[in-house]
Amino acid sequence: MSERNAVITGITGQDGAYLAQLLLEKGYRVHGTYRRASTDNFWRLEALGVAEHPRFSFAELDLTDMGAAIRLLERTGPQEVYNLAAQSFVGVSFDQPRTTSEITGIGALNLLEAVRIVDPRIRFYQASTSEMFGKAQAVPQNEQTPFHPRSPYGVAKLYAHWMTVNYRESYDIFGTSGILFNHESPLRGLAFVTRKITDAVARVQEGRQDLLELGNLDARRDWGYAREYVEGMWQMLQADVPDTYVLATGRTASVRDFVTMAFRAVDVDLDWRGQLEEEVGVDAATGRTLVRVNPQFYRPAEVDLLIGDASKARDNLGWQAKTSLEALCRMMVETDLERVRGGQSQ
Ligand code: NDP
Ligand code: GDR
Repeated sequence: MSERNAVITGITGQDGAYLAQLLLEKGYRVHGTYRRASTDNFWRLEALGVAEHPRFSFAELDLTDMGAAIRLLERTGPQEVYNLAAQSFVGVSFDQPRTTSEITGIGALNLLEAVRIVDPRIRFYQASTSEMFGKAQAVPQNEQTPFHPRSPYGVAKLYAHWMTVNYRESYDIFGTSGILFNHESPLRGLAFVTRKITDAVARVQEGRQDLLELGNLDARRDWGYAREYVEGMWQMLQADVPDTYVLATGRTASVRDFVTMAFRAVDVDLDWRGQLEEEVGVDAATGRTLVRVNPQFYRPAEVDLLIGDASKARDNLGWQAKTSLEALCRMMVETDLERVRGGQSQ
């Protein structure tokens, strides 16, 4: 069989790096797209040995530029396109709703149009999200659960999801939508809550930070390990027919639970005192305040409870989450400890 060729948009992000590594291991030629910036953001790709791999190349693409997307597919001739690029931070989407819509929503349409124009046989993966369930109408959430997004990000992703389904139905394009619940790793961006927490635990432990300020401690998420989720993306594009799949662990925990777990990983037991905006997390042994609520991190509308049912992916693809939240949290804390001790910034 000839060499398989894939395009991954959003290569500089967490999932882009892991997916590129996976596809290279499987023998693919990988074109990873990034947008021009004044400084390079390739640290994840360097950490995983992707950047220097002989079958990997960088391609410039801003997802808001449809013409550039068309030329990219003409030039690279992929069999598979994974659309991972997005303005992916929910909090920022409230401040930048239009930019978010253009990148996260219309950006996906640009790529679908490029597939339709250049080669409708290209298999297309859309990075959809549990944020589309938002104010969830059922527990747990699966492919049949109605959508009710609670942020401009969630709304933009829902548009991209329905466009993918529509291109599947209208033009027979192999458009698959993976509704992925939160997935984390040591490569997670520092703005997202799990990594913000594990980074802070490492800094507090090393005496580089006094305390950790967070927003809503009661939000509950279904957190899995990113490496396993990119495997699921690939499996979706190897299926006989395009479809929509949920990937999740089936377990939920609160932000407060995750903080407790992260401090536990460095042998600190937290006591929680006070309520709502007054709540603090205190070192049970010393009485020192290590965690404080800061309403600055609240969102105008919150997604309170996410827990996914991935049984369709298990039955049709053989996919299942394996890593426990405790193991994931410990892995992130340990990596952050090493990094903080080594003086690295990310
Ligand atoms: P990241 O935020 O780590 O990565 C997002 C990527 O999109 C970055 O490479 C970023 O580039 C790129 N990007 C942003 N704007 C543009 C643009 N205008 N043109 C081209 N590229 C752009 O996200 P993750 O890796 O965590 O997630 C991957 C995808 O999966 C995203 O679409 C996300 O919304 C979605 N998702 C993620 C989940 C998760 O828990 N991680 C769960 C469900 C869905 P730059 O480095 O230049 O900013
Ligand atoms: P989320 O992830 O919004 O679920 O989107 P994030 O880690 O940002 O928030 C999770 C929950 O934690 C609460 N929270 C805080 N969040 C952040 N970032 N910072 C804080 O200080 C803080 N305090 C409390 C939030 O309110 C929220 O309830 C992620 C992204 O990767 C999306 O792109 C993806 O689609 C979804 O996961 C699934």
